[in-house]
Amino acid sequence: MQRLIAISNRVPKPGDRYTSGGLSVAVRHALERRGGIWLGWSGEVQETAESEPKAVTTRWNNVDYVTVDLTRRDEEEYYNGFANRALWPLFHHRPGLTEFARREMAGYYRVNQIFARILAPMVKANDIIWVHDYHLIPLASELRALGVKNRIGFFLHIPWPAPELFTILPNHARLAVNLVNYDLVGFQTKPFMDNFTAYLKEEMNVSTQGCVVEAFGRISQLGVYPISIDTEEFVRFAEAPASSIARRLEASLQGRTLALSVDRLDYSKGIPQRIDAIGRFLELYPEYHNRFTALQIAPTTREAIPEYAEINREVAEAAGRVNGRFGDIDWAPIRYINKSIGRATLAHLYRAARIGVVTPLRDGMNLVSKEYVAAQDPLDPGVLVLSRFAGSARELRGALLVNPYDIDGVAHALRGACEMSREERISRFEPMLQHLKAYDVHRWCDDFIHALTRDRALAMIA
Ligand code: GDG
Repeated sequence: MQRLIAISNRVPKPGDRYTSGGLSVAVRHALERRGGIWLGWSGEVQETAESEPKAVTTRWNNVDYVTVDLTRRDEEEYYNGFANRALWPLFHHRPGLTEFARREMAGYYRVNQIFARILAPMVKANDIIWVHDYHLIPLASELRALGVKNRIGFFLHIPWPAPELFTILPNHARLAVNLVNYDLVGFQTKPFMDNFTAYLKEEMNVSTQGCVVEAFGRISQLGVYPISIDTEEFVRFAEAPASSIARRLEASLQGRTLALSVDRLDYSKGIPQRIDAIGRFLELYPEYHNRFTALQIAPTTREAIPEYAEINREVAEAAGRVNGRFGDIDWAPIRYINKSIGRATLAHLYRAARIGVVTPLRDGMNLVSKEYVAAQDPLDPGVLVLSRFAGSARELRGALLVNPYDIDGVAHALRGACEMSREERISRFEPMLQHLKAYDVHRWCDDFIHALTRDRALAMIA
């Protein structure tokens, strides 16, 4: 089996099973199975810039974790700047939140060069290289410039934007060429891949042959690889005896219907709109007063970016408004917490919730929706209320699909979920669980890696 090298923005501490990012859960599975290297930013910031950043390697469970500290300037320009104030909002179709600065773009390319310079000497002839996400789009170009000839794949965890939005980026053409420097580019859904091919055609006059792009002196394969979860693990977690936190929650509900949402606190997740919809639900259906509790778990992220402090304030205000208007001395309809919860406990909370409310405005995939389904009791499953703009909406067809901008529509779906018969809940749940068992995170990794290695054979024949 060929060794795998994974590169992602952040590398969690070896052996640390806690994670609150969808990406790291999946990558660790692939690496531990094949052996290899996981390289990325340590998350640490050096106050003084050294001439060449140092890499630290720790071996754990068959994997070399290679981490690099960044400088304050790197963090500001590459991470907080170009990646999270330009690419993230734009790729989530929020041009109003997108800020572009040439200095930050230069920092983005500089950090990609740093990673490439550290990685290149570690690469052996037969290794396959798998780069993750929007922070690292230029990495293959930087590695190629250093003479790395290995197969290099890229997986985009977030959406690819519509062509007219992508062209808002002043360096859009350079990024597109960077992407074609990969042998394989994976997207979460077909519409995201179609956005990229439409851009190539409209802006660069490059046609794709099926999923093959031949341009800028290279041949690149495109594909759709919807990411998934470790379904068996989640089922196991959910079936284990309930943790004390889950028991405390259950006791505090006093028989009320629980609607649960779990999101990184991010403006793409549609949390204020969701809370407004809960308010509308309580306004339209007063019979649910004191019979319904919504729990929103939203650990804070990217706190250095002003839009993230803003979304926290917005969510707290929205929750306060609904609680002030509908709450009573012994009942607050919305519980909002910024604390992070352990994965096993999370599975119990999903199972305790009659409704999983997952309503992002735009989301590459959304693993929470899949985890919610996997954690349900097959004999008495809950109902998933899911945004049609989550990548997972294309797979989880048994969910009640909603438009998160349509507050009345979401309120209506919440009522439908509360009233749904057990028979209908089971008939919606069963095919979704079957699907998640067949297409779990292992299958996702295997499919991507298989395509990355298989296409080498095809390229050699051609
Ligand atoms: C990006 C894309 C894509 C959340 N809170 C806690 C916690 N979490 C875990 C969830 C889930 C993960 O974080 C979140 O993953 P999502 O997929 O929902 O969203 P993003 O973080 O935005 O991930 C997304 C994903 O990459 C993978 O490709 O699906 O579209 O935006 O696993 O359970 N975990 C724990 N405590 C928490 O409080 N333990």
